Amino acid sequence: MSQHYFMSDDVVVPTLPTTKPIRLLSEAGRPVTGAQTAGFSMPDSDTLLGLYRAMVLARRFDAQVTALTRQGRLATYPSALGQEACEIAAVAALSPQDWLFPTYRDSIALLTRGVQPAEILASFRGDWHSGFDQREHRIASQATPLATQALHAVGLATAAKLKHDDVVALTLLGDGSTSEGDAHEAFNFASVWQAPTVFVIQNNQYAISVPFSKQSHARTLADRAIGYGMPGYFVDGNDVAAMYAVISHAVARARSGGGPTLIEGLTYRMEAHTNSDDPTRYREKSEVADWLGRDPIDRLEKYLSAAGTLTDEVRESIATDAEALATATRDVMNETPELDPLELFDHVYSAERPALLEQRAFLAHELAETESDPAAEHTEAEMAARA
Ligand SMILES: Cc1ncc(C[n+]2csc(CCOP(=O)(O)OP(=O)(O)O)c2C)c(N)n1
Ligand SMILES: [Mg+2]
Repeated sequence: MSQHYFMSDDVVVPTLPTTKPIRLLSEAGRPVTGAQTAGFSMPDSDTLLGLYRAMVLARRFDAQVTALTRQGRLATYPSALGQEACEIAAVAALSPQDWLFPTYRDSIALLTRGVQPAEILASFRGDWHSGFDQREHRIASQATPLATQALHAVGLATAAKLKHDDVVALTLLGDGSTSEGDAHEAFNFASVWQAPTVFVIQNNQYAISVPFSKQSHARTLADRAIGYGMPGYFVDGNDVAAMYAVISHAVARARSGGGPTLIEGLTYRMEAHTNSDDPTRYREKSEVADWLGRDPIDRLEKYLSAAGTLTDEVRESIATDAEALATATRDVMNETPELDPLELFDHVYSAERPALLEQRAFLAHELAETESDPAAEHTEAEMAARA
């Protein structure tokens, strides 16, 4: 009989993820023991303090950028308020040579990996699509087309494997994006090719206004891993200790040739989807209040304070650094950017294309007209009439 179907007895079938999310820190900030840790151990206190600092800085940056967006300094900003544990743990678990494949939601992950605020925010204010050097930081551009970044991560990881490079690719995905065909293709081929990839799904329970219950009837998204033949972990996404421990394990596994892992962090999007969204139209205040009580930073702060690691002095020094970051972000975003709208057409294709040349000439003409006669600037009504 031909062996088209892979049915060897030697295959180790991954076990189903735990029913309860893996947790190392309780909501009250106490260490968890027993089954819910799934055998993972608490990171050491230096690591936890580093995670705390990064989360505090990230939150301050996020709040500042949301405020700047309300003042019209940025066109749009998808906040990650409340999701700091997933974002910061993912970055902290990587080595410098690894690659990160983020989405529009993950600006604080870029910040934590060392990208400057002005570089992160360039695309959100309508400048270059990616304002930072991707190779220098080993971060791909923040993908807006859902789940495309997961395919890119698998591609890079596969290339690294073929070249025997010591590189792991970690990609961040939203819960909603797992309904895309691209997510399936990425999960499947990462496993078929045993590519050193780590998939971190931030299940913040909404895809804009669509709640998770309308997106999937599965017990957890991590359960899907089994069907692809890779391990899956269902983790408390507001517990940075657990997220860090599980992601680090997956990164080490990928690095040693063990193949991909799928991790679901259960968290909550505290802010609107973006500044153009009104979440009060589709979710109850009580639900938001409930998640406020599970805050990832408060939880770690309680634990570190009780352990004596986080003294008042250290807390104040971190708060001062966070304020300095917010001030620097404000200052740089209050400078008027020198933008050339015609750059929009540069570097789209290696060779010039007639359609793009035509559009470029059209825009150049309009800009020249506006410059010589500011009154020629089209009003919204004129534009609408032309459309
Ligand atoms: C392929 C594609 N389809 C639709 C959209 C429009 N869209 C932008 S964000 C979003 C919701 C995504 O939700 P989720 O994956 O849970 O990520 P979150 O925004 O919650 O971080 C949708 C449908 C898109 N960007 N790309
Ligand atoms: Mg979501």
